[in-house]
Amino acid sequence: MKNILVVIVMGSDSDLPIMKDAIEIMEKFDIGYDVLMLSAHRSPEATTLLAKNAFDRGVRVIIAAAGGAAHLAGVIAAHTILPVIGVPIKTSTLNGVDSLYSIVQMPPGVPVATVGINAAKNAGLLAVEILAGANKDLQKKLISFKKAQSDTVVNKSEKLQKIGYKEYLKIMEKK
Ligand code: RP5
Repeated sequence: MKNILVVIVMGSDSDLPIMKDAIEIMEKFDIGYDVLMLSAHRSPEATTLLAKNAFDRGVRVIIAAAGGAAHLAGVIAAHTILPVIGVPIKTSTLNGVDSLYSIVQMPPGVPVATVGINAAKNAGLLAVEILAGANKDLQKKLISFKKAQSDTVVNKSEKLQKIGYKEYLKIMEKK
């Protein structure tokens, strides 16, 4: 069994469709992870417990997603020395700007690395990059990942130049 290096927590099951992008990154890079629901407001004691025990369990990064008055990442960061990555979830009322401001505006001394609204994939990748500092295998995987990403852009650009923008748009519309 793989060691759990990353814990992905979210405030509600309604966050899961977004957070699956972070989970998929853990699977792509073959990193041991746990995924669970915790709420800073609805289950505050369990949230604190997770944060206090994570380091001793061998966890090295925590990803925390929440929407609205999104205090989950901040509360976790208050109780651990682990790096915490916050994912602001888009809300129907304020489009996730509420979540973003709640997560990003931490007081000096208690950082949360905040990614964009609904940017769960970037949260996953940032966790991989943090772990890669001490892991050669992950370094190699990240280099190939970034190379593949760059190749995709180059290939698309070559295609655009070859067939022209009208034909390119037609193909895009069919997708
Ligand atoms: C937050 O409130 C959760 O992270 C979620 O984004 C939002 C709404 O939660 P539900 O009412 O869908 O459970 O705590």
